[in-house]
Amino acid sequence: MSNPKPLVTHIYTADPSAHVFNGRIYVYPSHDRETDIQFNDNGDQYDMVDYHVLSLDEPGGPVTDHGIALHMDDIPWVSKQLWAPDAAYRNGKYYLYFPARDKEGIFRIGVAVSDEPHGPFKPEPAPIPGSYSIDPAVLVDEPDASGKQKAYMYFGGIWGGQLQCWVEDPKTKQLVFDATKSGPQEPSGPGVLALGPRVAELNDDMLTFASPPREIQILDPETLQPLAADDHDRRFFEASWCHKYNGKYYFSYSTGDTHYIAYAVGDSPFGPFVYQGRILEPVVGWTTHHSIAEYKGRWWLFYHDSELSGGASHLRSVKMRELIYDENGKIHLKDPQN
Ligand code: FUB
Repeated sequence: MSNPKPLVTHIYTADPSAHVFNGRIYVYPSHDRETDIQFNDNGDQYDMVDYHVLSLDEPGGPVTDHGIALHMDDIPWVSKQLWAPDAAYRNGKYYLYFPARDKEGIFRIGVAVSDEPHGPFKPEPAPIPGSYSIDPAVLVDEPDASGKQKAYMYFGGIWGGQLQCWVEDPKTKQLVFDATKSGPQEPSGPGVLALGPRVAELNDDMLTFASPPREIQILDPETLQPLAADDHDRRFFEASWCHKYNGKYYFSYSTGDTHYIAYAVGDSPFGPFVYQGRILEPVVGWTTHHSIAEYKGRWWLFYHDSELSGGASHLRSVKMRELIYDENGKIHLKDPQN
């Protein structure tokens, strides 16, 4: 499987978040659609209006499209752009987390709930209080020694994802939205640190943050200093994912304009994470976005590219390929990428 086929070809799908629920693989992708919006670095061409859920029993086997699981028309606070979602299971319910622009054009993160992994999902009437930016990814951690289970949301994305717009008000110490920082811009210059992704513990209700989001540090493995803003080959851009392997937290992400999926490892869900290397080299299309899941003792990378659409960056297709870990816990693609 050195050049895998898209999971489905009857619709365009992107930003896959994969989970194993009830012994079956469920994939929660964005649903790309054709528009006449011109490509720009703010991501306006990613103008999605609904979500479908995909599921499969066997890698390479038939894939079920469960149809529309959530539509923008049913979410009262959203104005446009349903971007990369994720899902989680807890308390006997399934939660779909999704970013979208609110009526002021500011990206927030919403949640919708279902009794079934494939939906339909009923949205909460307002976004998660204190949420901002894009690309939520939720890790429901293993129970601790006392049996308590915690869940964490990772999120954020720069440029069109607006993470750089959130700055601390010096008086109140609260984050405020600075619209002058909107668009394809980010911190830069000698000594300037990269913006970090965010993490927030979720309350047991899975609908609210237990505490304000914190910035995550991704450290250089030699100096153990946070990565520099101008280090575009390694710095965080968007597409957070966090999974556990051998008791360690693996945080992976897209480097955006350099088009890599990179990863970093740490001992705590809050980081810091030490940069380890790349999982995926650039794919066809501008964006790259992924998730990692274990299924029947094998590990899988879910990702997208724009091969099927002939390279249209906003018309992507979800694929999967196997991952292996070496004896040092480093991640590799099982088959070479082409
Ligand atoms: O699909 C829209 C956006 O493109 C996602 O939120 C980003 O991660 C990038 O894949």
